[in-house]
Amino acid sequence: TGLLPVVINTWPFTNATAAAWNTLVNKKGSIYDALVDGCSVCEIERCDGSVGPGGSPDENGETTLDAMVMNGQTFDVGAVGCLRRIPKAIAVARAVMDYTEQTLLVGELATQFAVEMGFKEMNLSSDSSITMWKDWKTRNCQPNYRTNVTPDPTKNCGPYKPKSVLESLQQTENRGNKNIGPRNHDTIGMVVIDEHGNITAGTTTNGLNHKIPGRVGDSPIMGAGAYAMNGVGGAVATGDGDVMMRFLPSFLAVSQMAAGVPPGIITKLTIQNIAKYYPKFSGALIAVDNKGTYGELMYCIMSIYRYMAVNSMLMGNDPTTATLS
Ligand code: SD4
Repeated sequence: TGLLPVVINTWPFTNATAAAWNTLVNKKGSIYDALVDGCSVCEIERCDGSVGPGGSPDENGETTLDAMVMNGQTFDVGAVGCLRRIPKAIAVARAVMDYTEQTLLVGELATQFAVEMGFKEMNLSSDSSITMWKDWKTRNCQPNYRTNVTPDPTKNCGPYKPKSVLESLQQTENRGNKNIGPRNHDTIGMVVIDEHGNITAGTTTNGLNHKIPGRVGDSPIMGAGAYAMNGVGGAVATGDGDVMMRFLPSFLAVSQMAAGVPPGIITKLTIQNIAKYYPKFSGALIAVDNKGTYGELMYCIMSIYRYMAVNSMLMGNDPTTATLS
């Protein structure tokens, strides 16, 4: 099936999808306006604690943000990595794309750029991120980079371990067939295609708990977190970014679509290929072609819920009513 326009994201963040849809369809905004409006909703809602401020403290307790936006026509990209003290990462990424000739700004100097563009600074910590960090510290975890020190496995702390399929299944069963609970999922990656087939893809996230300060994940890396090509399609990824970025899954997906491979097959093959090398990794990839045909694969039971929301939307329902059950 194919249907344009399309707004699709990596998780059942339906408020974000609805906001993007509203901008694109009702307000006749551009695909970039839609992407930024949609992803900004998740930054404001702090979707699952893993988007926007207030989540995923690093080893120093600081929350930093990664984001990117890509133009599928010109291949312009704007991205920020390890952005400090600025909550609107997706909007800053767009500013990099719109107002500079450059692609990726990182760390304190990305913050300086944002401030010069008029963005306001704030402390990105929250009660919950401080509690998470203190918990991690009081368990006496070792810094992730000291590979000569083995963390105590009884202490349930770093280095980061994505949930296994089994854990995800058990958690879902425990919740009883309800909406997905917090901290089970992550980055918002979104593809927006307008009725003329113009494509953008982007991401925003606070990354990984207890990361080494300075760590940048896959989300702001073009071809890893997201990729878009007019006339072909778009793709976005979520999951264990340190593994996923080694395979450029979004670029692969779009290249394969350009070669005529259907999105459903590409996502499966790409994820399976990563799993050949990293059998325990956790991640998801969504690919949508320029007709609105999509495919997805993830190593996580939550896909069922997202699939229902997306499917309902693609069948022509108002995304705000594409509920999860
Ligand atoms: C990262 N890919 O920073 C992000 C986090 C994520 O599912 O999407 N987790 O590695």
